[in-house]
Amino acid sequence: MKKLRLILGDQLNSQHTWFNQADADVLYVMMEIKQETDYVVHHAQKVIAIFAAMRAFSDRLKSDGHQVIYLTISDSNNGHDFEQNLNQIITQHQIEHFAYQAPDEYRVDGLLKIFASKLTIPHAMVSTEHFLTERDEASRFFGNGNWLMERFYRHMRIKHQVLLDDKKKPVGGQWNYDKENRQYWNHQPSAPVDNRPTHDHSDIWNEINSLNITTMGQPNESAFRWPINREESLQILDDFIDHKLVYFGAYQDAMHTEELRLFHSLISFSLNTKMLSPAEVIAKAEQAYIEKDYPLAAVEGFIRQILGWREFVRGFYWTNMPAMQTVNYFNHQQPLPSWFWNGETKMNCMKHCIRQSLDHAYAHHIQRLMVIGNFALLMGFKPSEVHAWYLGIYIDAFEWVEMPNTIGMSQYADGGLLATKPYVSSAAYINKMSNYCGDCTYSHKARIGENACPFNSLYWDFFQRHQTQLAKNPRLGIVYMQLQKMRESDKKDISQQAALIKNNAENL
Ligand code: FAD
Ligand code: DLZ
Ligand code: SF4
Repeated sequence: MKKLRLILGDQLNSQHTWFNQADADVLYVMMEIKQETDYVVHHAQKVIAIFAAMRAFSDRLKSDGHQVIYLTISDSNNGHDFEQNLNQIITQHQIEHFAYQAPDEYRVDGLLKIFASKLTIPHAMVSTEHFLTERDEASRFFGNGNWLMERFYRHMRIKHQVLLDDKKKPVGGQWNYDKENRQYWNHQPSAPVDNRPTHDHSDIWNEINSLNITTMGQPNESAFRWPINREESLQILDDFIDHKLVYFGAYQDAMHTEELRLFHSLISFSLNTKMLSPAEVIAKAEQAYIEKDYPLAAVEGFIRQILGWREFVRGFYWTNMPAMQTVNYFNHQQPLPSWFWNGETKMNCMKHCIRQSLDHAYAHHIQRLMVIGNFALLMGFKPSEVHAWYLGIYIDAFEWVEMPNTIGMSQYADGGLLATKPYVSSAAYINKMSNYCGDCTYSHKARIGENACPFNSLYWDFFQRHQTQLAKNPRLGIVYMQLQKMRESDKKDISQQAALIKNNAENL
């Protein structure tokens, strides 16, 4: 029986059982299509990386003896749509069975389900054999209760036997060492060397350009730094484990103008395209704890991101789609200012984080959450616009992981289904965790006046404006107590200052 198997651009899992042995009856298909390049404006490096990694994967399959149809973006036979291309191949090659791996994105899942239901040949959707949970596992775990990551994480630690002692208790006696992980970085320990491989992808970039595909950010096509195959992904992972993991915990929240990543791993693109599996990453980190005597806070903190957060947000996504696309708890409607696409703002923290994102398609978690996302929420930017920006700009942005992080964790647009309180702060937090404020046009200490840091008045104005929705949140008790003690005239000044800032968003 002649079989066709579709591989999507984020399904580059060479360890999948599909590839155990070559089969003359099986034809694989991979396609670079405008349907996928155009659903949002992606970062140039993201499109290049996906095409380069897809091409490398197809070459590898071919050299292992598999048969692959690969449609490039400039191929004259390319209909630029999954359905059109698949129908053409099924007819042309007299295909008798069609299979695809479960898509991670709701949109693609829906369109492939509809496509398959119209087929007259048998068809199947199989697992990607990547995640540690089923799509509905977290939802079954929580039932009607509140979604608390920490509860789910402990369950995952036990279920997957990670960092447990002989008595099945957490090693070191605690489940979570986050309190030890909040240090400022000031050149000590010295910044890690970027050992990622470099590629020249000018050919792919020229192809993308010749088809007028709209992108944002710097392509960096001739000195490209993202991994495009499993070997390079493993090399980056090993380099992180050997040289960076030891400091991951301590400097996880730190930000610095001279450093892109500090001690973060840069493995999210490899994980999300499935070139690496979460199980192997967790196993290697745990092994480093045992063999290298790394601090437990570092290893536990890193493992929690993958075993806990990553699987948790995936479960949240499948439970809350499609409703999550349109939630807007605070009814925020303000558009993003144009400087989100060029970084031209006087706010040093925003300038730095946005420029870094445009230059490298990367910002680490705290830059995404506590600088850019924090500002977006305080300003009242429209959640759907914030989501589209995040989905486009980051190398690792795929909707199943980006949307819960942006809409839920960062913008609180789901009213607190994912996060227990809004992640907002005044300049004090940014000044504590970075060197951004030192060189800023604005004063991080001032709340009112032309040179006052916008975060400061926006922060108090946010809590004043949303008192009805937030005042009862037990985690915000102290904030509302402080607000209650504030003089009415001060509150009025804050509202006026915040209104000025919001009306002047383009020129901040
Ligand atoms: P490290 O800090 O080294 O962490 C290791 C790994 O843990 C990451 O590679 C990632 O796989 C996982 N991880 C860490 N935090 C999270 C999290 N909150 N949710 C899920 N996995 C996590 N991550 C994405 O992979 N894709 C996204 O599109 C994405 N969008 C985000 C949007 C916002 C607003 C925020 C606040 C966070 C977002 N994150 C996203 C989570 C996190 O910022 C990135 O996973 C991380 O910065 C990737 O860099 P790294 O590989 O160096 O991660
Ligand atoms: C992000 C992306 C881009 C830019 N291009 C393609 C493509 O041409 N072909 C493809 O199969 N996948 C691409 N992707 C990744 C898909 O958007 C991803 O497979 C879906 O989001 C499903 O998770
Ligand atoms: Fe950002 Fe305010 Fe600090 Fe400037 S003073 S860097 S705007 S937090």
